This record gives sequence, structure tokens and C-alpha cells, in this order.
Amino acid sequence: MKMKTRIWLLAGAMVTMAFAPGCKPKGAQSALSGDAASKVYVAPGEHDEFYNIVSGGFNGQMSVVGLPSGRVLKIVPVFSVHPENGWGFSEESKPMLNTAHGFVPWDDLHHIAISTTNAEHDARWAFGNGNNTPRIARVDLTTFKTVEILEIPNSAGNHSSPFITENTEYVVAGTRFSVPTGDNRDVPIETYKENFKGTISFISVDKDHGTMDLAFQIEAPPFNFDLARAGKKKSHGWFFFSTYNTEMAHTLLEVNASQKDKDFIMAVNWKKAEQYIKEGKGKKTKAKYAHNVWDENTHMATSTIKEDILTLDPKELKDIIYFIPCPKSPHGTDTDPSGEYIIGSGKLAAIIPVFSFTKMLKAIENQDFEGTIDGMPVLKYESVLHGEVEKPGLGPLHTEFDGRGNAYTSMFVSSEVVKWNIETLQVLDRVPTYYSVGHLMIPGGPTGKPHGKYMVAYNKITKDRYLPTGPELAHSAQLYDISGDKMQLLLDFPTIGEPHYAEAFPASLIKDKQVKFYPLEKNNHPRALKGINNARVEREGNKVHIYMTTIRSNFRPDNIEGVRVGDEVYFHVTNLEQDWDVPHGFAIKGANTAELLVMPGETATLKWVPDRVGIFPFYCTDFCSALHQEMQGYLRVSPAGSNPVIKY
Ligand code: K7E
Ligand code: RUQ
Ligand code: CUA
Repeated sequence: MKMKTRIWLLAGAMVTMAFAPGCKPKGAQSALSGDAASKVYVAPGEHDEFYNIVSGGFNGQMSVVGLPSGRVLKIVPVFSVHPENGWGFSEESKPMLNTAHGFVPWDDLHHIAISTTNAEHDARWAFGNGNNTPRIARVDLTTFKTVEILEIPNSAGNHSSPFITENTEYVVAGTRFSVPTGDNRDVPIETYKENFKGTISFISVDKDHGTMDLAFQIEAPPFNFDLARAGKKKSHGWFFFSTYNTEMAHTLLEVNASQKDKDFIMAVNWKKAEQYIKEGKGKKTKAKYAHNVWDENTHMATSTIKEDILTLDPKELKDIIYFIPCPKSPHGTDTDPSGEYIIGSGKLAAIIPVFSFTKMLKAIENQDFEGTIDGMPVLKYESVLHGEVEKPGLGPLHTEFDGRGNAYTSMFVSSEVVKWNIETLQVLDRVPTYYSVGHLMIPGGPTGKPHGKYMVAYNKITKDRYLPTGPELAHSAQLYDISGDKMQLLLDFPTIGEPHYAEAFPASLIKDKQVKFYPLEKNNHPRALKGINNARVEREGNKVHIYMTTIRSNFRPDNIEGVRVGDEVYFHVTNLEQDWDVPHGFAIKGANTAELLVMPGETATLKWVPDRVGIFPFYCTDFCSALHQEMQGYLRVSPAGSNPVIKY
């Protein structure tokens, strides 16, 4: 077989280069053209054309960036606590970060998926994955608030997530690490092949409300699942996962996982899987996981621990999983806007293989198999291949599309973005990135309708791009104009945390749907106040509930006595304002927590257990009016065991 004898690898040299990134490509400024400034200039008071939702990686948040300006518009805390608005500190938001084993206030958020209808962005929700304590979050794009977090059982390193199907029917979560399933077990690591399993979770998304539910899990061989993309249009109904460590080794030292010439793209017929579930072929299994939902009615989160899972075994149901051989540890797998082409990016491969969905179906029909894994067919590489992009560059990672028949692949090792034609496989252009690009993004790039005007490279290495800030540097993003034949670098901008994937969509999709404040009459928080009259302090045993209002420019009550050391003190702060952009803050000296930032019409609660007597001032943290500095009060804390009178 011709393909098999081909040299796929420059492995040795490339691995070395991969760990020496940051070497400055020659002609560093050549990609920048004279009119770049005017192309990214958004005049004061004007709005950007696109919202760019960018993952925060190890910072656990998403950021909202305007394009083309590169301005950061908002940080949305997701899997991270956020002092700015009390996320993870307020009693209402704490349950959002609950897991089957308690409060976990951090995660590693890699990928963004913006909801779609008919394979086009509808931008109702942004999904993000938590890699570490496997979770998927959903952010509502009318409030830019995290409204749901679902933990993923039987998973570790939820990396191939949260990619979505074309009508947002499902969000997927493929486990990076294979693990013993059930509620974890104490087994020797050498028993990897018997005891460890890969799992692919299909999370259904409610059409109207977006609510997620773990619909079913498919058991898979103990590979490592890296990334995924849903088919679309003609390939709607299929999902494609990149895999590595198909040697099924439990240690990856000495490049154990890269012994083989090829790993696989795992093609999953999810429509079939869904049908098997409907026919009752799912096995009931158990493992605990948390489902946390933010209630827009009460502005409180609730956390429920679930444990029922429906599992499909593809070894028995032989027609839901097929393997497509793909050179060396593919990282990204991406499907083009037509849904016909599936692009694998073998990090250590010297070519980019492009597979054809039509050919894949034919190969399945003709049983063009070169073998099986646990009874699941491995298709012949040649029979699925559309063709290979020759000499694309080194270290292909991720591919996006411009909707004009071109693909753009990030090259980590050679630190560039390469543009090529999907049909002819010819390389058309290449531009350097500064430095070592990871993901790249074109607005609408993963959908059936890309807006091929800009491309952003999210780089892993920053080095000298900005004023130096000691050993730790912000990551760098770079905006390119891709509307012409040649890509043009327009702008560098720093990012928050480590951006992995990002998506962008036209601002017009959502900018008129933004919530500006919460109507007080609809505030169904059980401790909400509708006006200043009921502001009060109530003792219930050792709990003291302070029902407090804020309105420009005072707290009611402001002077509070009757609290003892050891009491659980709850400040339930209702912001009575009914106007856009008038939050009030609340912070109290001595409390071992952050502040609250309460949106107009909302109620938020800060809990504090005082551990010492004294007078503790509190104040508003957000400059809200000319009398902001007057917005203050005192809490008196008396000794434990004393019997102070409640006074306010
Ligand atoms: Cu390539 Cu986690 Cu998507 Cu980062 S991964 S680059
Ligand atoms: S105060 S405006 Cu602390 Cu001048 Cu802020
Ligand atoms: Cu309220 Cu400052």
C-alpha cells in the first residue's frame, strides 16, 4: 500500500522543536500592512462587529472580546470564583460550583461552543468544558451569566468537549483519560486494559430552555480522546473524535503513545446511538455527578446529585463506532462547512489528511475494513481519504474555514497559519504567528456559515510581544484580515488566562436581546425585598438574617446591633434600582469572603460567621452616585454567649 510506506513523520526533530518554541520567525513585521490600524479602529462610542467568546484555560472563565478592536468587554466567571461580582462567594452562586465530591471552585476551561440552529450560530448560549473535574457549563448570552453546570461521570480530563450538533441537540464530552467507571475504584494501574474505559457522553440540550441532561454514554476502548467535531448538513448525525494513545498504554513515558504510525479518528453514528437508546438498548449504570442550575426566577442556584446513567456498549451494537486511521496523534478534527470533509491534524505528521464523508459511508457499506478493535471496524485509510495536503508546515493542530472553500490550519511547531484549498489541497498562503499558535478562530468558522473576514490566532508563547511583566506574561492573540487572497496581520492583543478555543458571531445576533436589569416584581428570591419598608434584622437561633436594601445612596438598615461571635450572619442585599448599569456593591471589614455586586432588581447574600467582637464597617464597593462614598454602615458584634438586643 502506497500510503503505508510513506514517511509520515519527522517525529524526532519535531518533538525537539515543539519544546523550543518562541524562536522568532524571519520577517516578523512583514505580515503587517500600512492600513491595519484603520481596519481595527472602532471609534469611541462605536460598537464592534463581532462578539468573540474566548476560553480562559487555567483561569476557568470565559472572556468576551469585541472584534475587530480586541477590547475585553467582560469576564464571565464559569468554573472560577470571581471577586468582581461575588461569583462563588455569594450563597446564591456557591451551589454552581458543587460537584459529587463537594465545592470545587476551579477548573480548566478549554473549549467554547456557541449554540446553532441548522448549523448556523443562533448565539443563545455559550458552552464551555471543565477539564479537571469534568464538567460542562452553559452561559446565557442575554445575561452573560453561567446558568448551568453539569458534571460528567466516568470521565477525567474532559477535553473533547463541549462540541455540539447542528441544532444543539447534543453537547458531547469525550474523556481524555480512560478511567475505571462507576464511582472510581482502587485497582492496579497496570490493569489499564481490563479496568479502564474511554467514555463519550451525549448531553441533550432542551430546545427552549437550554437545560442539559446526560442522555447517554457510549463506552469506548481505553484510548485518549482529544477533540471532536459534529458532522453537519450531509454528515449531520455523525460525530468525529480524534484519539491518541491507541496503543492503550498506561504510561506515556518514552513516547509510548506515539509508537504507532497511526491513531484514529473515531466516527460515531449518534443518530443510531440515539435510536438504540429509544429502543431501550441502554444499560443502566451508576456513578455520581452534580447538576447545578441557576434559577432566573429566584436568582439562586440549586445543586442536585444524580447517579443514573444509560450506557451503550458499541462492542455489542456493532454499527455505531468506526475508526478512520489518521497519522500520528491527531489533535484537532474539524468538519468543513459543507459537512463533506473531515480534517485530521496529526501533531507529529508531515501531511494533513482530508477525509471524505461520502467515501466513509461507501467504505462502511462495502465493508472496506482493515481490521477491528473490540469488534468495531477500522476502515481502510485509502478508502476514506479525499487527499493529503502536502508540506503544510510543522505541527498541525486546528482547522477553521472561511466559507469560500478554504481551510486555515494552525501550525504549532512552525508557528504559522496555513491557508489551503479544501478541494485541490493546494497550500495558498501562510503567515507567521507570534508565537506557537494553538487554536485559531474565524467567526462562524465551525458552522455551516462562516463569516470569512477575520481570523484570530491564539498563541501559546508571548515572549517579546508586549511590555515585559516579569516571568508571567499574558497570552497573545493576533487578528488577521482574511478577506483577500493573502492573510494580513492587523492587531495583537493580550488575553485573560490561557485562551484555547474561541468562537465569534455577529454582534447583531444578540445585542438587542440583552437584559438590562431585573424587574423587581419578578424577583422571586425568598429573601427579596420589594421596597425599603421591610428592611429588617431577624434572629432564628444562631442565624441572623439581615434583609437589606440598596438604592442611591444608602443601605437600609445601616447600623446593626445584636449579632454575637459565632452567629451565622446573612446579609441578603436587594438592589432596588430599576435602571441599566446601577449595581451596588457590599463589603464588610473582617469577613473572610469577597464582596457582592448586586445587579438592579436582584438579591444576593453574603454569609459571615464573625470570630471576634467589635465594630465592623460595611460600604458600597461600586461608585454609584455622587453620594457613593456616603453609602455605608456599621455592624456591632458582641461576645459569644451574651444576649444583645437586635437593633437597627
Ligand atoms: Cu489544542 Cu485543549 Cu483545544 Cu488548547 S487544545 S490549543
Ligand atoms: S474614589 S472615583 Cu475611591 Cu475617587 Cu473612586
Ligand atoms: Cu452604591 Cu456605591
